[in-house]
Amino acid sequence: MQTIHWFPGHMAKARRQMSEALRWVDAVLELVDARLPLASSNPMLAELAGNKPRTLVLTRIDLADPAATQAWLAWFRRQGVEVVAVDARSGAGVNDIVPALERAAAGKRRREAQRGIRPRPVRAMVAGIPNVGKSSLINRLAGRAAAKIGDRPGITKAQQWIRLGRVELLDTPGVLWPKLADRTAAAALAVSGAIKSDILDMTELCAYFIPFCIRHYPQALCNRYQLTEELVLPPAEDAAATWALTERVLEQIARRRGLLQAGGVPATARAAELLIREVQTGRLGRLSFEWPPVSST
Ligand SMILES: Nc1nc2c(ncn2[C@@H]2O[C@H](COP(=O)(O)OP(=O)(O)OP(=O)(O)O)[C@@H](O)[C@H]2O)c(=O)[nH]1
Ligand SMILES: [Mg+2]
Repeated sequence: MQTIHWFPGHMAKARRQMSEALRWVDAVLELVDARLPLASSNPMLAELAGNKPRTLVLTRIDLADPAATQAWLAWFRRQGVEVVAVDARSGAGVNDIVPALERAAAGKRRREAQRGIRPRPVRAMVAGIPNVGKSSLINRLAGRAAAKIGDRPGITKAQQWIRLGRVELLDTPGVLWPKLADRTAAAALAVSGAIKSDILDMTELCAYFIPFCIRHYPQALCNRYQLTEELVLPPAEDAAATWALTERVLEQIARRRGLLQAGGVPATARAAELLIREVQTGRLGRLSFEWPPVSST
């Protein structure tokens, strides 16, 4: 896959503002995508947050493979990470957030009480990569459209406090980090919707997604697009055969959906766009891109 340049100037600014605002918060709520919790976790955030208590939120559990989400929850908990799983659309899991934040801030509150400071709401920064669902989660918790949301990255442009009574949440613009060495992780991130689509080559993303899907969810493509060809994976190192398979699948999707150029030629680039969009909206079923590393202990 090509190198994706995804660190525009406003992200450097967002990082600076985040580092300043961290001084005012009791805890950090880090949102990651339940379908790829490691690849969507921002290493910059761990570095900036220092020793502030952090609560991890797996978002979009409605789109993720339920077995993978259960495995991730168990894996994070084994490492002592405070973790909650939510679907901000239906509200599932959202009620666990405030108690988790109160637990995170309990130690600090106790120390403050000993110094005679009156209890006050927990202040938390809601942080994470673009489009992961930060503003949607805040709106769910608030029970109103307190923050602007949208189905593409880069919607929240500036920090904004939303006061909910027991907690005060700081909505922040999504931030990606300057470099992602692992190309598979970069591709999964792009498929998940964290990167602006106008800088992505959708056909290249399909060259990642189609073999991934055939390997891990063998029925998903056939069921969605009624593909007639039996999909057989070439060896991973055979780039030419992988590319040929990608092209063939895209041609078939194009024919199924009537995406044709002059002369009836399948418009594979449009089929690639459609496929990625349908993956992002869950039309191929509930898929997860990462599973917890197998423990050696
Ligand atoms: N299926 C599903 N979609 C979700 C969920 N949470 C958010 N979304 C959708 O994801 C898209 C992005 O949501 P936002 O809340 O704007 O994301 P954000 O993290 O604030 O994005 P930026 O402000 O751009 O960084 C919207 O289309 C939401 O409807 C979820 O749990 N499940
Ligand atoms: Mg937002």
